[in-house]
Amino acid sequence: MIEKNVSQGIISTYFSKLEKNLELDVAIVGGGPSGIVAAYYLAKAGKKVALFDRKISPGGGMWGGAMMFNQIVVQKEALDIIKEFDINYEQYNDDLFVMDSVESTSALLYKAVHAGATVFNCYSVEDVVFKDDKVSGVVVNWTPVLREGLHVDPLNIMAKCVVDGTGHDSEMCKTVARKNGIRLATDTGDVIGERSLDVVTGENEVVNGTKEIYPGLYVCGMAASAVSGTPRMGPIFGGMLLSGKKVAELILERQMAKD
Ligand code: 48F
Repeated sequence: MIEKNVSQGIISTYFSKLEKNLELDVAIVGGGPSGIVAAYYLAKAGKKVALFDRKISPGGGMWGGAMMFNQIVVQKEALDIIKEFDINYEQYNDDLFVMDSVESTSALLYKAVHAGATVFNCYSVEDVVFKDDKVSGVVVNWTPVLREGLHVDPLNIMAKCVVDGTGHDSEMCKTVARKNGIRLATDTGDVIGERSLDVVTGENEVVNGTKEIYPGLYVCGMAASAVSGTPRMGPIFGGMLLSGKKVAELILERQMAKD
């Protein structure tokens, strides 16, 4: 009966997908532009990578452009990434290029999944697995469970490393510092909090701040700015794309050295 087969097809393939992703090379928390770009480059390099986003539509702050004017701006340093994702662009001046934010966000997501990354939407990462003084996985629950405040335990997913791509809130870094009495690799040992807007410094520093912030925990995108206390940059997205690519490269170097 087709009615039963439709349900069975969804359930059996979904749970097989979940089971295959219980032990990962990389768990990415947050599907904003930086996290998605990281997922793409890691998957393309053959890593087993899953990305978790609490919303039904990953993409973070990229869909809305600026003030819901659905265009985004990228500086020329990041144009190669735009080309890699086959996104159409218009040259605005010598340094800046403009794209449709909906095309851009959907292209990032499509290419990441097509390259082999698995996206779990409606998953909130509420904690990490912290073993032998190292971040070793993520603790996930359904977003609706958390929103309703239901007393339901989460599931654990192991990973060789975890990427905090949660944006302005830098939730994973905050959680790891608060719960485990450790110092992050920042000036204060804690999440410093982002500074007010400065495009040039913000764009440079988001890439500089992309790093392993604690053993097993990497940070990219706005979360990297927030953790290290550097300025926000507003609706220019080159830094986010470059940060996602850089975190993937750092992880690949590290994992290749260990393998
Ligand atoms: O904030 P966000 O878009 O991340 P980003 O890659 O990009 C920032 C820009 O969009 C923009 C900017 C540009 O220049 O300043 O703000 O740093 O996306 C973060 C994603 O993380 C998800 C959230 O739903 C969003 O899609 N997220 C946040 N916390 C969690 C989470 C969590 N605990 N579990 C799962 N997903």
